[in-house]
Parts: sequence; structure tokens; C-alpha cells
Amino acid sequence: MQHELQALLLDVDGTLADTEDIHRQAFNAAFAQAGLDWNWDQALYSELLAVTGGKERIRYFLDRERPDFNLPDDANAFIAELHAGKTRFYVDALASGSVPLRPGVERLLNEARAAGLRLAIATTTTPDNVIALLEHSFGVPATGWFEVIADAGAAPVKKPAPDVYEHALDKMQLSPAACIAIEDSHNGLLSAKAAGVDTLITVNSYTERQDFDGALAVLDHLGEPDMPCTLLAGGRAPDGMVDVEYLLQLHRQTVPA
Ligand code: XBP
Ligand code: MG
Repeated sequence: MQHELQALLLDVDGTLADTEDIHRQAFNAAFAQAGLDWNWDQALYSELLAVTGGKERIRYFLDRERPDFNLPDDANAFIAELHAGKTRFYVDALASGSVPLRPGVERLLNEARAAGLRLAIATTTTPDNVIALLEHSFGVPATGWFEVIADAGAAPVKKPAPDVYEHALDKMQLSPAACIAIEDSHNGLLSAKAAGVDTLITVNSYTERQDFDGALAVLDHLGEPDMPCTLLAGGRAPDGMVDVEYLLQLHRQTVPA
């Protein structure tokens, strides 16, 4: 068994960057482009986020909010086309470079790399979306920072299922006990925990009221020197910022000596 902390497995949406509202706007743009009068406001979108994955979310919206909508015979193709439009709007928005990373993300990943920790992505989003964020929101293109990018292409069964984490662990030949996941959502926590990976949560406005029972710690963000983070629930507070030493301490609490 590998017990040393060897890798960080990172969620993307809501964790690396506050992208969920960009997703919401991209869905609305795609609906308008398709001539549909659907508009997802933030209150509705928070409820729709219960379902991970954009295509799954559209289907859930139709079932719940538009049960009388006349879906074409090939409903899957209709939803896939709508979703492809959404992905184009989303990628264009990220390419404008205007979506910043969350506080502490670039700092912590740089520190983790310097300390020899391995990095991977574990997300339910579309591959193009991950690449757009890694290319445009980091100070330098960060695609090469991640040994494995586990996304909706690699693991079509989405969070809260463990598949995306299991895929990353399998590719990296790592035991879950050698990793910490960083997530922002209840579904993300369930997914990582189901794969056996202990999880640190940084919440955002869409997820701050969710249930994070079983997380190592719940923070508002990872913290920067001029922007200390706050412990919202769970174990021990970091000293203003999540750094590699704090992660090692969290990890030591969870594994046998
Ligand atoms: C995020 C998601 C994603 C995006 C939409 O989940 O649910 O589905 O909101 O992405 P997580 P797509 O952060 O847990 O990975 O539209 O590309 O599916
Ligand atoms: Mg997320």
C-alpha cells in the first residue's frame, strides 16, 4: 500500500475557476441560438446542478420543467446538438481569457509541482472545456502540468459515480490512499469518496449550502498571502492558505502510520 501523499486530483468547474455561471450563460446562448425560449436563471441553475454533465442537465430540465416539450424522435441527437452549441459558446468565453482562477489555485499547484506531487484532473465536463481553461486561465498554458486529464470523454458515467476518479487512479497506478482530491460540490465529494479518495472542499456561491459531511475540511477558498481563507467546517484550519504542508498534515490524519 502507498501511504505517502503522492498526488492531488483536482476537479475543474467551481474548483479551479468559478466557471459554473459561464456554463449557465453558454447554455442560455445555445438555447437562444436554437430558437428555444428557455432561460436558466441562477436560482434554477443551482437546482439543475444537482445533475452533473450538461447533456444530462438538459434532459433533467426537460423532464422537470418542460414535460410537455415535443422532443424530436431522436431526442439524444437533439440534446447532443444543443449541447455542442453550448460547448462552442463556453470555449469562446474562456478563450477571451476573462475567467480567472480561484484564489490560491495557481499558487498551490506551483508549490505542489515544486514539492514533487503528481497532479491530475478529475472532472465531468467536456474535454474541450478543460483544455480551454488550462490554456487561457493560467498564467502559462498548464495542460502539461497534469499527468492525467480524466474528463467526460474518459469517464462517461459522471459524478457522483466514482468512475472519473477511478480512471485517474488507474492511469497513474496510484492507490486512493496516496491522494487528496480537491472539489467544490456534494456530487464531487461523493464521487471522490466512492473511489476512496479523501477530499478537501472549497465552496463557491453555487455549492456553499450543500452537504459536505465526510470532507477533510471545508474552506471558502485556498487562500492567497493577501486573502486568507476561512475554515467553514471539518478538521483543522490552515494558517491563512492551503499549502503543501497543510495537505501533508491533513493526509497524515487519514492514513495509518
Ligand atoms: C461540473 C459539471 C459540468 C458542467 C457542464 O461538474 O457538472 O457538467 O457544469 O459541463 P464537476 P458540460 O465540477 O463536478 O466536474 O456541459 O461540458 O457537461
Ligand atoms: Mg465542480
